[in-house]
This record gives sequence, structure tokens and C-alpha cells, in this order.
Amino acid sequence: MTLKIYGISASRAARPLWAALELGVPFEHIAMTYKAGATRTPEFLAINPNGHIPVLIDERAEGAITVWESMACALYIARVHGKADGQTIAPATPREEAEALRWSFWTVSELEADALAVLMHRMAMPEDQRKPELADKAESRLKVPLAVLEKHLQAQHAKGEAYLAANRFTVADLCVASVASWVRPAAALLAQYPALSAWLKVCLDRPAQAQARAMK
Ligand SMILES: N[C@@H](CCC(=O)N[C@@H](CS)C(=O)NCC(=O)O)C(=O)O
Repeated sequence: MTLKIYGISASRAARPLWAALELGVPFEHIAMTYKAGATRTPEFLAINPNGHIPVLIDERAEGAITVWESMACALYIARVHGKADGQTIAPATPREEAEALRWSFWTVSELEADALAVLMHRMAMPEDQRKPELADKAESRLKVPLAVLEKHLQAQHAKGEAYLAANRFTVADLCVASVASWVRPAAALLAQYPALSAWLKVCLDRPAQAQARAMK
């Protein structure tokens, strides 16, 4: 098998796993955790010196290619293992490519930290360790990027396109939805963005997303 994806699905490794499953690309899943220093061993630091999952290794005739950073992993899978035929999640035109790039970078710079604070302090952490005031502040800041996303989706609908980059689900949607999903514990906040909420549900209802979630 040429493609290896390191990282349990309950982590940012969900992004490359989801991308590979969308495309039906065969891959080996090394379901390693990120807990208890598992990503800080000399062996793992040799493949990702940052000490994080996910990591993707693509064994190719020209040599092995290592990709880390979850968005880069998902974009790489779509670009290198997808067909740019306007049917798959792979960007098929310069515009689709631009949308995939800008929304992925936007997600990590404008959305991810506050979305993670909501997830952790509203739901994921043990209740006695949660700090609701951190979630409150994150929710308040999230109103800006969520409004940007809502406006873009409404403009897309006005053009007859149901997704971020096109009138089909692409890797742009996958990258943004994988992080926007962390805001779901803030149900009242999300409800203020109807186009976003409807789009997010459609993305998360995809069979490949359910398959990724069900993996180790
Ligand atoms: N920006 C990186 C962040 C990766 C990251 O923080 N991964 C977490 C799991 S979701 C991790 O490996 N944590 C373990 C550690 O940092 O020791 C990405 O998107 O890939």
C-alpha cells in the first residue's frame, strides 16, 4: 500500500482519513494516539519533528513523501490522489483550487483555536476541568468568522452552488467542516447562521465522514 496515515480518527487525523475515504484511495491506517507522549518518541519525531498527528507518508516510485499538518494532508490527498474531473473532492479549476487553499488557511487562522475552545470547554473535557468563561469568550469572537462563512455560503446559494467552492462537495468543504463541527456544542450560536448550519449538516452526514468517525 502506498499511502500511510498516522493518527486516531478522534484527532485532526480525521481530515486526511475523511479525504482518503471520500476518494476511495486505499491506505494503511496507523491508529496511534496523541496522548501520554505517544507522538514525542524519537521514532515519531523523526517523521514529524513537531510531535503531532496526523502524518501522511506516500510511498512513490520517486521516493517517500512525508506530509504533516492536517490541512496539508487533506489537500495533498485530494490533489495527488484525486482526479481533477469535476466529480471528486479534488479541485478541478483554478477557482476551485483557490477556494480550497483560502478556506483551509482561513480555517486554521480564523476558526480553529476558538472552535477548539468551544469543543473542549463545552463538551470534551471532564466537567470539573471545563472553564465556561473561555468558551463564552471564544463564542463571542467566533461571531466574526462564522458571519464570513455564512455570507459566503449565501452568495454561493445565490449563484446556484451549494458548497464552498462549487456545486459539489470538495476538499474545501471537508477542511472547513472538520473544524466548524467543533462549534456544534454552541448550538444557540450556530443557529444564528442558517446557511452554515444546513451546509455543515450535509457535510457531516456524508458516508465517508461517518466511516472516518467509526474508525479507531
Ligand atoms: N496544526 C497541526 C496540529 C496537530 C495537533 O496538534 N495534533 C494533536 C492531536 S489532534 C497532537 O498530536 N497532539 C499531541 C502533542 O502535541 O503532543 C495539524 O493541523 O496537523
